[in-house]
Amino acid sequence: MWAQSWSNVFDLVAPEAAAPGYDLTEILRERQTSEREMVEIAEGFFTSLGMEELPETFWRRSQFLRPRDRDVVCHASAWHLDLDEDVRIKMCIQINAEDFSTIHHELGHTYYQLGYRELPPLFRDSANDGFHEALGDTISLSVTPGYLVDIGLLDEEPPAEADLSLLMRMALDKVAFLPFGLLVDRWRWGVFSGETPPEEYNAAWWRLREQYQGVTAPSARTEEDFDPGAKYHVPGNTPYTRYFLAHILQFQFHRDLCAAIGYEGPLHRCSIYGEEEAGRRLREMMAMGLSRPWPEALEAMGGSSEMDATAILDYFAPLADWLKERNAGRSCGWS
Ligand code: X8Z
Ligand code: ZN
Repeated sequence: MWAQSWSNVFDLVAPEAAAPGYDLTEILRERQTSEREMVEIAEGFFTSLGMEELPETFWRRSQFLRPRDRDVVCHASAWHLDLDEDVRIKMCIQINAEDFSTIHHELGHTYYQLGYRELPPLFRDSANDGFHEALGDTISLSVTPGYLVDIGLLDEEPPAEADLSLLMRMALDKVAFLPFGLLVDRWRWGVFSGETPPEEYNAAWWRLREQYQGVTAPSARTEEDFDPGAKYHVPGNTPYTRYFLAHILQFQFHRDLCAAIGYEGPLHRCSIYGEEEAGRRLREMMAMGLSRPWPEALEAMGGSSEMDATAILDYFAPLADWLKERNAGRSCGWS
């Protein structure tokens, strides 16, 4: 609805010559993986990095399934009830690849919460809010075909020719998200500062949608509509720039951690599953919580104290090369 992920247009833009890769949704359904098993698999990734098993209360008090007897907010979230060991997630898990990745996202919050729980209460948070959002996504970037073979979800790795398809799928999620991730708070800050008056709330939203995302409304909109109100985080008052930052940071973390384990191949095939040194760095960063300025937490991961979006370019380089060739002579973009 928000064009924050473009994965549904994959069939329209799939590299024709490339092998199709694999379909995780199909695999999970064929194997009759349950919702709880999906969470257990994700937990297994974190424990492979030297992190603790989730407490018994997590399993008892979390919500994994949409309740049958009442209406609930299904937008996935992670909760730290007592700032100590009472950690829970709330989801209405569906058996598909998207929710498999969202589970890793939520457990990233959970393990961060557990990681900083020994600090004084004021420091029990991430280095900045982008870090909290980036951690689980960083783990998800390591859910590679090689990893899926390792844990027995895939029989064999797809051929190298499938890389372009996999990268395109990933880009439709991660790259296409960036303009949306930026515009939500641009809109909100305009509203809060008064620069955007109430009689332009919806028009201002669509101006930004067009400017940043290059999308227009599918039907005529007026100020009788309040489209930003349909996005969970707007009425929920959840800041959104954190996700924009997270989409940059997760690739930087991934590149840092892959370098730390001595990996030298293409970034999209690197997995830190079971890698002690990667786990050590992640745990060190999480244990710092909010007690140090975020550039220091970043340093704990890889050495650099500056946020750096070049890791996105590195990760998608093979796809970018292919696109450059494909789009040669075309004029791309919108005015
Ligand atoms: O809201 C979320 C998470 C919970 S913190 C599921 N995300 C944003 C969204 O869905 O709009 C993750 C990516 C962006
Ligand atoms: Zn989150």
